[in-house]
Amino acid sequence: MNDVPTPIDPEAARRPVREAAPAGAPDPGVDVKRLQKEILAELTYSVGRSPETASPRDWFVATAYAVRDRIVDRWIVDHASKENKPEKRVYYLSLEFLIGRLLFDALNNLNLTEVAREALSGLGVDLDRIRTAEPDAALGNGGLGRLAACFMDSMASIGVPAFGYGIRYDHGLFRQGIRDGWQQEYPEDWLSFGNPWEFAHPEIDYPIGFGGYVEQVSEGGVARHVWRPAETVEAVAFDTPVVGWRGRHVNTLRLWSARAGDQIKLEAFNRGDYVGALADRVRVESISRVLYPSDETPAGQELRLRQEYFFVSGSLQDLVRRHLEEWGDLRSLADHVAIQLNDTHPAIAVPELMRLLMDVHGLDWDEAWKVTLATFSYTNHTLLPEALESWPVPLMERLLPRHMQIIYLINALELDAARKRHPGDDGLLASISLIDESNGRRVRMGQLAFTGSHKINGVSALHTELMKQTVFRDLHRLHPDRIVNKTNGITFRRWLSQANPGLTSILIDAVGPEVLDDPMRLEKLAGMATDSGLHERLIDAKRANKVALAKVISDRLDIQVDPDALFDVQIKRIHEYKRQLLNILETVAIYNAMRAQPMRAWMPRVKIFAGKAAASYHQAKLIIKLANDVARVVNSDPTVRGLLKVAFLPNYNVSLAEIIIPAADLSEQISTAGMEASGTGNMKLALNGALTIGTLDGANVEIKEHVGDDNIFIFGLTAQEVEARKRRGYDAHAAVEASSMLREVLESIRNGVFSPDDPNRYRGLIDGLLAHDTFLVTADFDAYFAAQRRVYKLWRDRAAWMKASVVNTARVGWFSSDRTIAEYADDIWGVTPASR
Ligand code: 26W
Repeated sequence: MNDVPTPIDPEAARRPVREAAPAGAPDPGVDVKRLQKEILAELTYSVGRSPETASPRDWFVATAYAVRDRIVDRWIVDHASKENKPEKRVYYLSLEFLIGRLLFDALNNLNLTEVAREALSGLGVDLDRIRTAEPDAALGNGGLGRLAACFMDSMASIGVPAFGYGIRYDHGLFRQGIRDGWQQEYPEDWLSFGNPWEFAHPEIDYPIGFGGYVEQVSEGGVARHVWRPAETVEAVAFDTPVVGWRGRHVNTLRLWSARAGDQIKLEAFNRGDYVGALADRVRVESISRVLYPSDETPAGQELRLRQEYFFVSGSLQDLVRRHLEEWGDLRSLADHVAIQLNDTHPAIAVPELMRLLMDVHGLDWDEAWKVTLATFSYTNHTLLPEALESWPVPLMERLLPRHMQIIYLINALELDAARKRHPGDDGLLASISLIDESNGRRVRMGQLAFTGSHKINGVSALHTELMKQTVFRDLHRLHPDRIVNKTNGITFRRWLSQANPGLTSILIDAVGPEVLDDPMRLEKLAGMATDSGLHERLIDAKRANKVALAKVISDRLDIQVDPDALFDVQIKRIHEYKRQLLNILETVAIYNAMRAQPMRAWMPRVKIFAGKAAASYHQAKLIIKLANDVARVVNSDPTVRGLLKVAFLPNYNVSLAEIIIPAADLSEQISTAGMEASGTGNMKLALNGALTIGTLDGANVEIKEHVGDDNIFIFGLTAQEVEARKRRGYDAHAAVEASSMLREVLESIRNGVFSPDDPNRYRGLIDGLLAHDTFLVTADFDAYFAAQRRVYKLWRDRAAWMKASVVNTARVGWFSSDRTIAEYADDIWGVTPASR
């Protein structure tokens, strides 16, 4: 080894110097003693604590620094020189990255978990204890944000050179408390004790403009537009290295933080108006203060639009600068850069890139448009009409006047081209237009993202098909080569190896350690699906995970559950289309049945719920309250004899998911068909051996194709049937008439059996369901109830259940996000992964 890397932050200069390991090579000399020494040095010189006084958090920080140093060595080698530049880079633009804790990610990918465990244990410190001292980074709402985090892991693992770009929110998704059964939102403060994984780069900053006006200037007879913003904010970079599997590649997650520029009235400050001057600063810097906590309903406020433009502009300025440094000419941008838009949240990137190319770098429109179209691609994550983003034209004109001009011009050109191909088809023109004229004039971000992208993808086969038939029907007619499917995936490193080490070691014994590199090797397990020795080991591992979850339920809720009962799990955002209500109705049905025949041999089971509701989503919050009300009544009713328990675990996040998923027996994926774009929890649960009870929605359809009809419990209306029912006008009364069980369930809830303190609490909920059952809960109830009976029948035959469980684990290798990313690389980005 020769050169010691240049320290990239001043702190590093004081650290013990080690030799750099080249990317891909095993870290030399990572032995227990050495890591121990490094952790102690970090504790002393970076944290400033002695081992005697160090808290678990101090130990976590010291360990994180020691591990980070090893990543940084590789990071620097990976990014060492301009000569070493990759042919093409991917830029993943996402307003959300739901990353969770990072210590085990780093340890696991560097193969250091056991070394660290031993090193710490020699110092009298328990690795599992300090693991929980790390805050759970929740810079995302749900599926979309978690997908971005899995993709970052996979890109670094299979060797796709990439940057993730997003916002470094001071406050991530709110912390959920449950008081008296109701959701309470509390601020989240993940940065309050610092963040050992990130590097602040105050010197990497870009001006981001807002408001003002556009000037036309003439340069050598050529007209050029100059935007003169009324105010500017600085986007400052914070980098987190993302290390892939076996430490082969290290990518960067670059998050932007807002900093007031020098326009803050220093003058006022000098005059003594301190408060006035600071108020401006606070206002400007509020851009990166907090994640919008809405899921599926657009927030619609100006600050959200500011966030979108802020991070898009910082990211594009950054990548344009890098491209010019490396390749010199922006006309070749698309040869070396692929930009993925994660939903429409970064769609303003389309006119922003046009502006940078034309106004700042002097390309003409046609050149700029060619580059733009070849560079962007866009992922759609939802078809729910209320979730499709659009912004009022007057707001856009005020905040982003130059972008609005460009949007109008893109629109005019697209509409012209369409008119030529389909003369007289006004419906088509109205549907593809970037401007929605139907309720106030609004810019449709979906149409904008589609129009500016060469590829548009859905996230499951069914979802992609529905995209072609619904939201993008007409755009698809005009551009039939653009829409492609990329079924979601999950990183097995977090959701199998880290979350479920017990299962992982059984799998390694059964099919070989190569499975860690190639999840398709899980297939081999299918041949052992009836092996009783294997069953026994799996049952033991699952039981240990269930005991651990039972402890969490006991500690947090003071509810005692039987680890031998069936753990029936529904964990995801609370939303009417996800139909937690359907699950609660079934719970009540069982409860009613138990009370009617208390002495029957009821099969023990535990219904486990977790998830957050958007703070303003009253119906979702009422459903949380109902789950808790049902839990209180059922759990304390002696006639139930503890055979049915209900637990709503508060504050669902990545870390809680890592505890619940390995302990699940049954996975609830029961959305109204056609409404869940994909789902990814469904994949995590199946991988961990849970059987799915679900509708033919999202990726459930493909999970069914992989695991086989006998190993999944499918029920309910199909997407087509849902469509047909809705068209006809669905009437819940008929379904309720036909099902005495459903009637009884609804009546008991409506009459206050679960809300004796406020008997009318659920009247509105139940009457609403009967009047307009938008999500067809009543239509699917009987089928769902019947499917649950099939579940119990199989559960009673333990060998048959285990066989199905093994087949689930065996057949879901395809849902690895490594596969998903390889498909994006091949089909959308034109990048060849280095390690695949
Ligand atoms: C503008 C407000 C807003 C915010 C977030 C609207 C919509 C969203 C997302 C589209 C919500 C989301 O997370 N969608 C989920 O994306 C996952 C990853 O593709 C899918 O697995 C889920 O089915 C989908 O609901």
